[in-house]
Amino acid sequence: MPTKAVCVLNGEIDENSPVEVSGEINGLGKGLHGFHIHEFGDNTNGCISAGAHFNPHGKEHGGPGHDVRHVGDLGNVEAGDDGVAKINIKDKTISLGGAHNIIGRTVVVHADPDDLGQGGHELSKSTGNAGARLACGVIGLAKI
Ligand SMILES: [Cu+2]
Ligand SMILES: [Zn+2]
Repeated sequence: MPTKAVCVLNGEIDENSPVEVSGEINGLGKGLHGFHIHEFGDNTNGCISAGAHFNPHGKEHGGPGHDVRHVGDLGNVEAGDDGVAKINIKDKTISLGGAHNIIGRTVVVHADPDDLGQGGHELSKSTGNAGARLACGVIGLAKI
């Protein structure tokens, strides 16, 4: 079965206004799945080419609302019994301009829950131990 990912990002080019990330992802297992912006807009070798979490300040991994987080840390999306995760995130850290600009980077949904840096696993402080990269897509500019 093909995987389809659609992502719509709405926001103003203003570092102080939140960016709205909305849409839905189909075909997921029920439950939480890590959801991040990764550094590179490169899918040459699949989602792995997107690199690590977008982290321009060299911080440890965290979650939305945390002081210590990667800019790209958007936490989790949750799929229901039907495998559909509805996404409606407003985040003040990511931006569509300036140092936190996510345009040209990649959004990734993972196989496992993101522990938001709190899980005590050796990967908690770098990836949230969110497991494999299930699907990804490069974030581009859209006509307004
Ligand atoms: Cu990720
Ligand atoms: Zn992270």
